[in-house]
Amino acid sequence: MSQISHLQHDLFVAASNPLLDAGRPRLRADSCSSSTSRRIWKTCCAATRAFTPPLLLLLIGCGAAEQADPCALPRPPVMRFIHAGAVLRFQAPEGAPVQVGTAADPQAAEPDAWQDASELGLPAVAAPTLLRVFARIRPGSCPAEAPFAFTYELREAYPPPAGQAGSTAVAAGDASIVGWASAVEEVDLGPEVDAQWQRAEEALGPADGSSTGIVSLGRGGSITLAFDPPIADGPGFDLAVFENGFLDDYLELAQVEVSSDGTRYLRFDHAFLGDEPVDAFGTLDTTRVGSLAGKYRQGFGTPFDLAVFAQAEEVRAGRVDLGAIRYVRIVDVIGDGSALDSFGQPIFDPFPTAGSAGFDLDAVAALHAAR
Ligand SMILES: [Ca+2]
Ligand SMILES: [Ca+2]
Repeated sequence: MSQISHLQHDLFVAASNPLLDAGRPRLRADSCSSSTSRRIWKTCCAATRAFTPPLLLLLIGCGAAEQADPCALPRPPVMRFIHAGAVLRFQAPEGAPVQVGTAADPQAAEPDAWQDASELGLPAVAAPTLLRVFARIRPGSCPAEAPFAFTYELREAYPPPAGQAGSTAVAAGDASIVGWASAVEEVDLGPEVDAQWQRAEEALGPADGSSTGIVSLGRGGSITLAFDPPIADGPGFDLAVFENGFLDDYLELAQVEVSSDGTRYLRFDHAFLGDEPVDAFGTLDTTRVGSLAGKYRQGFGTPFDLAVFAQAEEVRAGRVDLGAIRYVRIVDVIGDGSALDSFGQPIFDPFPTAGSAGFDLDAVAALHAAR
């Protein structure tokens, strides 16, 4: 287990107390009707398609969801850390009767109680607090199977800048790093990138930790890197993405996707809590940014844990192998608020920028590799 993982583990243990007085999880009894859920999902898909190669999206979540298995597991955004007060909306086939529940015990096999609901409002917390969340289709409607279950760490805010207590930043020289991207699989740069910043090979090998050893993705651009050996889901974080920002609060953000076959990709759920546009030289508070690459300054990677996908439909169906992630795709977030996070909220980062627009990718590290 890496030092980072140890730190996270310690935080988990320290936080493993019953829910604090600040509030109990709020179950919202079917306040989100199935038709509303479908509309939100379609809006999400439409928004996502606008910023990702359309063919890719047809091959992953959106296309699959529209012909969903009527007994598919209800699944909300899944993130290791989640902001207190977030509302989890459970994606389920239209009309499927969803039940949700919670337990304070991070190892619980069952919730304290099941309740008909399609949303779950997370409570406010005064300190990091573990909460295990469950969801299922109401018994009798579908064949019995294990429910959705994931232990979230509720936090008032997302992890702070590199070097501060509670930060998840992975230093480029961290002993937990076992490898780096070894090949460029695909490049689709967006506009506003000068020729000198278009060298995709700058994203290969160890992080330079500099402002110049990078490839700029351009507005909405993307790059897909290959790993040999593949990345595997191990204890704690499994990969880390390095950007080139030289300040803790000048941040350019990107979404991260993974694939084992190069065809079907899963995107890490993420949250952005800012609510105002950021101009080209504007700043961001990284404690308002959850599970988007680019949280940390140059020389420090933003880590991601493949375990969040353990109950994703593509994994359960065997189409994505978390033990052999050969491809990682980084997708620039256009910072004007047109891209939405996993909760349907707009994402803002410096906009409009030019010359080296978009996410400036230094490197991607593997923290666990397949053997
Ligand atoms: Ca992991
Ligand atoms: Ca580099």
